[in-house]
Amino acid sequence: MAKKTAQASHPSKLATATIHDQTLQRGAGGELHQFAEGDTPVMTTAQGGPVADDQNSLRIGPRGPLVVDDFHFREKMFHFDHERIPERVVHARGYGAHGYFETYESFAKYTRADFLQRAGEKTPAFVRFSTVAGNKGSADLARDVRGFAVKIYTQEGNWDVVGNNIPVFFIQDAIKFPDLIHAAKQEPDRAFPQAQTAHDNFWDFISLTPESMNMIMWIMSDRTIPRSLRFMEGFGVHTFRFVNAKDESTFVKFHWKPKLGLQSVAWNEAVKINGADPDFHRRDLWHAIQSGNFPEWELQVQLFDQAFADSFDFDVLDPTKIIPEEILKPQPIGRLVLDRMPDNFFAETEQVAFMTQNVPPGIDFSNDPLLQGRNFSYLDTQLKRLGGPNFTHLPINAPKCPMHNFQQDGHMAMRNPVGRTNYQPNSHGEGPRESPTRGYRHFPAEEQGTKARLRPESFADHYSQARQFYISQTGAEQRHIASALTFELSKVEMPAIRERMVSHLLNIDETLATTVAQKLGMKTMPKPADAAMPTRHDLEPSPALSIAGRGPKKFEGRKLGILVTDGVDAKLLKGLTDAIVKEKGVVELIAPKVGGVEASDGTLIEAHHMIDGGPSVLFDAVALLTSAAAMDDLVNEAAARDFVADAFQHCKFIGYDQSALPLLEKAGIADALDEGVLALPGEDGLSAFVVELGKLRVWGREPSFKLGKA
Ligand code: HDD
Repeated sequence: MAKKTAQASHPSKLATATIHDQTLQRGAGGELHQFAEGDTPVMTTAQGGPVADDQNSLRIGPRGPLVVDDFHFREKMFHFDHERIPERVVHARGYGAHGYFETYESFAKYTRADFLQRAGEKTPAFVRFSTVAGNKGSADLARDVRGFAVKIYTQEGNWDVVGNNIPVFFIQDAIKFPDLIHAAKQEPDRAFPQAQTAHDNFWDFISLTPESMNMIMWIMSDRTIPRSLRFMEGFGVHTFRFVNAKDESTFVKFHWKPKLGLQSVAWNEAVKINGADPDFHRRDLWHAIQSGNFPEWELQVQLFDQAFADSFDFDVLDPTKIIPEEILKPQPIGRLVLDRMPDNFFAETEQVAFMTQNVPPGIDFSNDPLLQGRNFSYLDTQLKRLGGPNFTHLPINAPKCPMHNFQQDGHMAMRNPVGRTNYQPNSHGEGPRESPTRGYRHFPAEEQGTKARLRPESFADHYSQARQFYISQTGAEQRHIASALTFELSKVEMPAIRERMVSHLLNIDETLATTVAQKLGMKTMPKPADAAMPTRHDLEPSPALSIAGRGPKKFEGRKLGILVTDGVDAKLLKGLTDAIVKEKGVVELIAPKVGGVEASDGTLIEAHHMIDGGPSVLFDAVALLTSAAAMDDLVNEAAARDFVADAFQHCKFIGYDQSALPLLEKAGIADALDEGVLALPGEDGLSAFVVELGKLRVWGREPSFKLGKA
């Protein structure tokens, strides 16, 4: 083997010696570095011993038995056998990214949290998005709540906002969480269905839990099938407290607002995406960040005092309720930018430990009973998952500020404390001391009452906000809710559960209840469920609750899939690509062969996908730039016909050049062309097409059943 000398990048630090066929170099600290070839380091065991052969285990003779002396084999297998750790009991499937939080202005008036004191200050952050019910290997487009957990590494310790993309929750008391999750996940005897709530146990539990009805409206809406993690809101859910330097408290609710607006997919599309690309959301985030299109959210806060809380229609401690944004406008306080993917998924995204109890001075809890229960559960769960009390030593979990205390020992202790003193007070004058002025001061709330297991009466209205959510949706969104409820309940085997659910829907909206009952084929309507409090019909619709009206009106951050064939008009393709890129969108080409096509001017253009591998569900809009010569083959390809038919069915904009008309015809939509199917380049040019794409979907194209008359 060739003998190479010093590693080029650090020649001054390394003195070279040679042993056998490897090069041995001493670093500045006297440590030995070994290089097999050039800059390639020598593989070692976990003990640091150099490995000579990693291809063959040690054996007696070429066809003989393996021997126990093979410490390299044994160590390698031992480590592999222990690679997995328990997956999270909920939110097992997730994807994370690094970034930073930037404070807009000093918020000292409300909070003494150090990272919110100075305009323009940037604080490192890590975010993990997740689905709730599915296991680690499940698909991204399951109809499910999305976790939106943010860790901000402040100079006064980590702040974790462990939120969801929905601002309310299923239950009011943490003691019900194990029941909720047992019911939602796969049924224990058969271990299915996975990653979906469309089964008896979930709807059985829900139909017996009226407090979940507001959440049910949210999860049956398009919020649970987001187009991208980048296009969804996040919420801290609970009421928290800001506490300022004078120890004055202001109640606060946290909202993350995506810069690129809100967007979801259609249900039929979600089902197909799960087959076409189960990693659709993680791939989307990966590509966005790797290509420099950093996703961004604004942190907005709803601030209020005790007087507001006392006068509000609902209890601000009840996590099944929101404060409508039209009643209490959220104020922006900073922005969160994700600009770096983890180096290693396991080390960072899998091992990150979020805990609601992680709050810096200036941010405190309210008495929301769900929040208080969570403050116990998260610390506890990390012990099981990460194996010991030293999970805070892992780089992803360690604070990025100085840290001193006398906690010691335990599994996997990574630090090497020095000195004799490991207690306080001590007379050696060593070690850290607590600081009443700089340390965390809990808000001195006055509490009194009788110790009892109870639920406040102020938590008893379970239907009014569910109704408010429903009436705030557009017609198409209401139809999606009705269809989602019908789909889910159609998977329920016990008719009594379906009836119980319809009896709850009657307390929310009669036409919704009737529609679902009819679509389920129920012969008679049940009575409305007994309600602790009658549903209020006087709550105004809240436009902020609808996604449809809150799109970005731009194609930025979205993806156009262009189906191309040999003979594609080179000028048209370049013009369209340039127009999309100018709008900060992404273009991918789909062709009969992934090797690409020969354009009209003879240039060879590589494709990103072959038609089978790039169905239109992967794109926000599509264009068909083909040639008459290629049409005979194309119209006979089922994947090409599906490409067009699905794009149409999923209400997407479709641009086409004249040569593609036979494909529209074969896909069965030539007679149904509407304002969303546009000839290219079009009278007003390609940029006009791109402006149209900013509308994202033509929801009016959906078969519109009338609610209540299905
Ligand atoms: Fe939870 C994980 C969000 C109620 C107990 N939860 C977890 C994650 C998110 C949420 C985003 C994943 C964190 C990550 O990416 O690692 N959970 C919520 C929200 C809730 C909520 C928004 C209601 C407002 N959770 C909740 C309750 C309990 C838990 C009431 C128990 C009393 N949650 C857990 C847990 C998990 C968890 C078992 C599993 C893995 C983990 O914590 O680290 O402790």
